[in-house]
Amino acid sequence: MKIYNISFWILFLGVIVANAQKPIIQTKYTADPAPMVHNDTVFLYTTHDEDDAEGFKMLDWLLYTSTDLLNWTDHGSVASLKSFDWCIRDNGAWAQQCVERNGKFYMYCPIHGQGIGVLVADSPYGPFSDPIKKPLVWQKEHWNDIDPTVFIDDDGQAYMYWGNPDVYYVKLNEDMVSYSGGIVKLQENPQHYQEGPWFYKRNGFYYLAFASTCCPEGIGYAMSDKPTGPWETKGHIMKPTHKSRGNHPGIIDYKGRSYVFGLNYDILRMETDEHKERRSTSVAEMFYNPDGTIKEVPYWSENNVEQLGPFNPYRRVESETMAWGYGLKTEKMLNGGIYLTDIDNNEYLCVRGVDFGEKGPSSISFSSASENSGGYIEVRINDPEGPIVGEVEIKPTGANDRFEMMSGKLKSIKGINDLYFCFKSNKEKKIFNIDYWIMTEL
Ligand code: FUB
Repeated sequence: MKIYNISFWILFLGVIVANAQKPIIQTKYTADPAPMVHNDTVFLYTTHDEDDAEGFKMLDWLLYTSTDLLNWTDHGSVASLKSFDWCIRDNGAWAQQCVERNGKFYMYCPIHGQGIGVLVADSPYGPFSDPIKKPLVWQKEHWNDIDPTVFIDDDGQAYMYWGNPDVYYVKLNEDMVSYSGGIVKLQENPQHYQEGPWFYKRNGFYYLAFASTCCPEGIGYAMSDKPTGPWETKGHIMKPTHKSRGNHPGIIDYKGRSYVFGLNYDILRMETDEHKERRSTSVAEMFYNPDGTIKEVPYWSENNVEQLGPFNPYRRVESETMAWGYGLKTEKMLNGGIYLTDIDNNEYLCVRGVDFGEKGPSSISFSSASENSGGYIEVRINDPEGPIVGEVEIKPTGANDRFEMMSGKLKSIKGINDLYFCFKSNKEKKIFNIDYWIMTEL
């Protein structure tokens, strides 16, 4: 056996830690990821665990987008319990899925205890409204009607599966907001099925992935040659592990690769070992065998998702676009835009894999708002402690919602680097807000 010296191991562990796949959203607790590929972009709809949740405290559904799977843009809340006039609950915005048909976007939303509603929009960003003004399904004799998943088959027939602990499906009509025939309950659940089904077809095989075993939950899957089963359980996409407790799959093919999204408590664990329903969404690359079965992926943090193309900084970039921004928060403006807020002294934001090009940048401007003087942003590369390539003073603008451009020069940086904005002030908390930034090329 080869004996490596201590510096080899330090380097090796450093590489593992640097590449460990962390939850992709840090500014909010997100769960039940439902990715949808549209126009070459991943639209990731999630549920939302409130920051002070102890058990499930879930009021709305959120949207994030990405084209490289490392940097995600926050679009805020796109629907909520209030989107349904008939909703009498003040909690229970559980796992939804959005699908496209003929240029319209249908979001299937369970309200725990009140069935499954459907919303429609002309754009994946919304606004979503309720076309039927009543639940699409609601079996009032039990609370099984959660976790809808919708797939439109090649022949145009759409199916909605859902349920915990039983599994049900209906055949949706072409309008996507009604169904024909009755609700069918599967005679036999896939083995270890708990909840959170994700129904799709790939290379002629039908797949039903699901949260498996309890608790902890892994991600199991079953296959069939028909959309209505029978379903044969094939195993785990991710084994249950005590590193997490819940799970919930969302699966896509994107830019020639396959991905499974799910959930964990990794951000909460950075703060406490106590159990609270404050979950975070993660993603792992997933691989199929030639017979259509799926290779098991390790736990989220043991994966390394590669960036799917470099990030272009020479355009308006919303400040809520990031690969990492632990401690930061995002809020909606009155005009519907999102800005970065709750920025404390020494917090930072990272955008991964930024392509500064052959010439490099000359300057950067931040649209920022501040009530105080003494704030500034250090622009660093490759590490929050990495080389400083510029500094921008954030001058007072008179109010935390009055945004003005603040600019500074940048030193030459070439090629692909991670970009860090390190936020500084003589004040400790809520030092300023940022709406967007623009870099200019030399
Ligand atoms: O997020 C609320 C519920 O927990 C979901 O609907 C289930 O799938 C589980 O993740």
